[in-house]
Amino acid sequence: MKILLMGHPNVGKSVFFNRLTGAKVFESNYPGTTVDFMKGWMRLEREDVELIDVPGAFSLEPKDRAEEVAVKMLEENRDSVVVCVLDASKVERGLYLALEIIERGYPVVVALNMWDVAEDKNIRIDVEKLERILGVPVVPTIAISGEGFKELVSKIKDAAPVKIEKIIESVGAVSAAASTGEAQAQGGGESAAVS
Ligand SMILES: Nc1nc2c(ncn2[C@@H]2O[C@H](COP(=O)(O)OP(=O)(O)O)[C@@H](O)[C@H]2O)c(=O)[nH]1
Ligand SMILES: [Mg+2]
Repeated sequence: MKILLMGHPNVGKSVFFNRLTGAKVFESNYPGTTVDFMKGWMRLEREDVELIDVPGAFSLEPKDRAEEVAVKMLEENRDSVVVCVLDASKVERGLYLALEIIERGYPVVVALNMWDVAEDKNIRIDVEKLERILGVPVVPTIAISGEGFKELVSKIKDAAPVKIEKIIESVGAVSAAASTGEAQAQGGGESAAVS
């Protein structure tokens, strides 16, 4: 098993990487490219697991060299758990990538990083609802302080693949609940996990 850190550029992946890995890290060029990435190891339940700081990507339909490398790394490491790092203050943008990775059958843990920035902007995310819809662990984090990391790490081993059809079903169920009195009683009848 390996762990791939994936997400848009500037969401905090490298701060994540530095916080999770020990002293032994390597910087390499992806073969045949000028795209570099970091590789290191982290301790997970008494096991040393390889962690890769994958180049930033907006989607799995590559539009530049970095995204091409990101997709190749994902495909070359089928046995990986993907920690998908999202900017919590722009969560709907990052979700697209997370869904693409889930759709390809990888076990995913979603980190809602920059939780402090989202709070400052008064952006509220219903983490439990998002978790219910996606069917994967979702953990708020602040990479620069380490907040949420213990919880995030504890969820990596339990991450499991989810069928995209299941997510579509959950979205349908949440929307249906929102249009009945049930959701109204719980708070206004809005169906989105993000407000
Ligand atoms: N406020 C805040 N800043 C963060 C957080 N995580 C990362 N950063 C900052 O965001 C910037 C981008 O982080 P970086 O790890 O280089 O992003 P990457 O492109 O995804 O590797 C840096 O200036 C980090 O210090 C966070 O949770 N909160
Ligand atoms: Mg980086």
